[in-house]
Amino acid sequence: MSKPGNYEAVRKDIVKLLHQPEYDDGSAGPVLVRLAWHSAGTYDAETDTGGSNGAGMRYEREGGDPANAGLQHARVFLEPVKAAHPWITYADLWTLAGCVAVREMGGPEIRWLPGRTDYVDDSKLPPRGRLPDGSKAADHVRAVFYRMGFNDQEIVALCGAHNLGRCHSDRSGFDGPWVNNPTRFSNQYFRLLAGLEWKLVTLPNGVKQWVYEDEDGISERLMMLPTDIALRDDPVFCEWVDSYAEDKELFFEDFAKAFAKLMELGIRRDARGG
Ligand code: DDH
Repeated sequence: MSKPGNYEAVRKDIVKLLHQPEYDDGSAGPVLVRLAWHSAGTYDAETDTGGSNGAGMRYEREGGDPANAGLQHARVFLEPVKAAHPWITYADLWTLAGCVAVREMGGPEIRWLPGRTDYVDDSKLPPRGRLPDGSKAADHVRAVFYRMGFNDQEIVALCGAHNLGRCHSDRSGFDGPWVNNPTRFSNQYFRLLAGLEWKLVTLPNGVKQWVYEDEDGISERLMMLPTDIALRDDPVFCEWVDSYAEDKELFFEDFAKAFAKLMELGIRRDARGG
C-alpha cells in the first residue's frame, strides 16, 4: 500500500494497466477517458448537481443509465489500483485515470487536482438523461454543454476526444472507430471530419451513423456520430473544427484546458486543498 497522498504512485499504476492486449484496440485508455468524462458530464451549473463528486456510477441509479453502458470495463480495470492505494477516492481515481490516459496516449498534460469525495449526497444526484445523445443535432449538443458551463469553442475542443476509442454496437448501438489509430491522441478526428466525404447509413440494428467510403465505394471502418457531423455543419462549431484540423498544438492546448475544467465541475476545496 502506498502512503496516503502519493498520487505519483497511483499515476504509475494507472500507466501500467493501460496496455490490455485482449481488450478492444489493445488499450484501456479510451474507455478510461470516457469514464472520467461521464463521471463529470452530468453536472448542471444552475442547480449545482451532478459532476464527478460521489462517484455515483458505482450505483445502479447512475451506473445503470444506458448512456453509461460499457463503462463497467473501465471501473474493473481500475479496481487493482484502488486495492493498491485504498486511500484514494473513486471520484479522484476515475478523473485522474482519464487525464493520465490522455497523456500516455500522446496527448497533452492535463492539470489535475485531488480532493473529490465518494460521499453520495442525495440532493446532488443527477437524474438520468443528462449525457449527450449521439443521434441528435447541434442544438442538443449546445443544451447539454451550456448546462455544464462550456462555450462553443470548448465544446468542439472536448469532442476532439473522439480521436480515441470506438463505438460498440452492444453498448451504444453505434459501431466503429472515428480514426485509424484510436489509441493515439491527435487532431486526426478533426482532419477526417472536415476533409472526408461522409455518408449517412442505417445499421442492421436501425441506428443511423455516418461512414466513409473511398472512391471505389469500399466502405472503410471509420464512422462519425450525427452529433459529430453536427459540429462540421454548424456555422460556429465548424470554424473551430477547421482551426483544430489545421493546428494540432492549438487543439492540444484547448483540449487540456477544457478537460481540466470538466474534471473540476462542482468540486470545491478549502484553503488547504481538502
Ligand atoms: Fe463520446 N461517445 N460523446 N465523448 N466518447 C462514445 C465514445 C467515446 C458522445 C457519444 C459517444 C464526448 C462527447 C460525446 C469519448 C469521449 C468523449 C460513444 C460510443 C458514443 C455513442 C460508446 C460505445 O458504444 O462504447 C456524444 C453524443 C458526445 C457529444 O458531445 C455530443 C466528450 C466530450 C468526450 C471527452 O472525453 C471529453 C471516448 C474516449 C469514447 C471511446 C470509448 C471507448 O470505449 O472506446
